[in-house]
Amino acid sequence: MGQIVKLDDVRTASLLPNYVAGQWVTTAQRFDNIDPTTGEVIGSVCEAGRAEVDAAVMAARKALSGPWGQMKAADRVAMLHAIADRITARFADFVAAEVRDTGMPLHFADHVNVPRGAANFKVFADLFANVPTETFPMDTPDGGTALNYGLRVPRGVIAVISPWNLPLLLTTWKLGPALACGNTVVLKPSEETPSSANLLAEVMAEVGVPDGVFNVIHGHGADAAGQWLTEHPEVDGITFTGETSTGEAIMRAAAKGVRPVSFEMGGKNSAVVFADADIDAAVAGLARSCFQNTGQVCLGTERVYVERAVFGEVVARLAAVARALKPGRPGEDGADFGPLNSRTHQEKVLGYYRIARDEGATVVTGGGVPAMPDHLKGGWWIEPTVWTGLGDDARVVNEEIFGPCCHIAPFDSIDEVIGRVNATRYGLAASVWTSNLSTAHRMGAALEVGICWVNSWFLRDLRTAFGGAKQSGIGREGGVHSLEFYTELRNVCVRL
Ligand code: NAD
Ligand code: 6OD
Repeated sequence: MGQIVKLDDVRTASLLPNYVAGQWVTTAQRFDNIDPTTGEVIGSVCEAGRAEVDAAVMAARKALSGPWGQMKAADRVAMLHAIADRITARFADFVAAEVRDTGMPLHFADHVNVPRGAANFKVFADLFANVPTETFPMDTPDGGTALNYGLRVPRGVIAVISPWNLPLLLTTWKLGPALACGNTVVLKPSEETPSSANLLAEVMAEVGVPDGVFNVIHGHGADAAGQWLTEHPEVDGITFTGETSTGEAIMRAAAKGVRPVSFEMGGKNSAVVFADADIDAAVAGLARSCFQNTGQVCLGTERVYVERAVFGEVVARLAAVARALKPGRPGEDGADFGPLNSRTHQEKVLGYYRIARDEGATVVTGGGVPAMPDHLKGGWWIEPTVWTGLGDDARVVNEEIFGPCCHIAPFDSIDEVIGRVNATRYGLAASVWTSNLSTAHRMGAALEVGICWVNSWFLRDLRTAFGGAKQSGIGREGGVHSLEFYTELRNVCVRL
């Protein structure tokens, strides 16, 4: 195991330790934390080795039967509220950590990412405290009676593996229900965005979450902390958000010991604009779904289908919005969007920008790297981009890019567009823009996605099921659906 340190001793060195069994643990192996707006190193992260991963999992195992396991449900609810309140009290710290690691716009961190960090604890604490289980009185074959009732028990040690695009929102979306159900957790945040996980550990310690209930191990995925965590035999369930190909690797690891998984993965989401839509609202919605957070939202739109009568208008108006968006550092005057998260990701997105041109796309706007002032030239900037003119078999119309870009194609009938939207291996989200109620309901029923928004996008009610169809996910989280993964439902049959 690495060295146990005091947080104040490493904070000045911008060093992020692991958090294991309530203690801060440094390791000799380090990796850089990089500011995506400048490309500069802003800190160093202690990479967990097998020993730290093992210690974290075993601490989580031990904590299951300690004070956490014996805690009254009402006290656990109060503790989750205290976590949420503490996140709110340290709102500025969380915002600073998130914008530093991701470069996301300040208003996005302020209004979406960090508030959800608190809400994800509160909502699940309250929800699960009030969920009934099933009861079945029965007649027995010998003329007697019996009573069956369901008991929800924690699943055990949960491995949480999260991505870099909305670190706090996506991590707490799993931590909230996991802890509300009485599990213990080992979190491996993305190596690209490690900071808010350590702030969460601080918050847990501040509100008195027992040692070992929440652990953070830092590191990479394959052949590193992520893989060792998912392979660990003492992990009882794995909840993961990230790329579909990573999900395949984690599923292989989970097969050993037949551990359950809950996966939220990639997408190639469509928006459909009917000619009867409120075009102002549709263009504003498309601008958000295509470009918000520099296109790094799993629910974002990369395929747009527009009914032919309004095709030219929508293309021109969306391109005008894209052209007017101003890149800049979070909080910088007038900055609408930040950089991509890493050099690797910028190379990937620019690669797709080249592929689009090679495939014969018309580049209506964007397609490259914006001119940036000298102090930001080293960052991973990218232009919001709109293409037209490609067939549905083009690579940029089929493969997830995860950047601020979309291809817009015309369509002529509802049946045609349903077929085209569904012709993908993904099935995460869709948005439909129409003023016709029948069209709205027909699309909602026909599109093969986990969530279909009508005249909206990324409008979230945490009581609803969330997840992906096809290769975009396994299982549903959100509301009472989270109970399916985070608890075991035990039936107790009492002969009376
Ligand atoms: P990623 O799959 O590369 O990484 C996600 C996490 O998995 C990271 O913590 C990484 O270290 C870890 N990991 C990688 N290989 C691993 C392995 N072999 N074993 C265990 N852990 C491993 O994803 P990313 O690049 O961080 O995020 C972008 C992707 O996430 C996109 O595909 C996006 O669509 C998807 N995403 C989906 C949702 C959703 O709700 N469906 C939400 C956000 C992001
Ligand atoms: O809103 C949520 O609960 C959620 N999981 C959003 C995912 C966004 C992806 O980037």
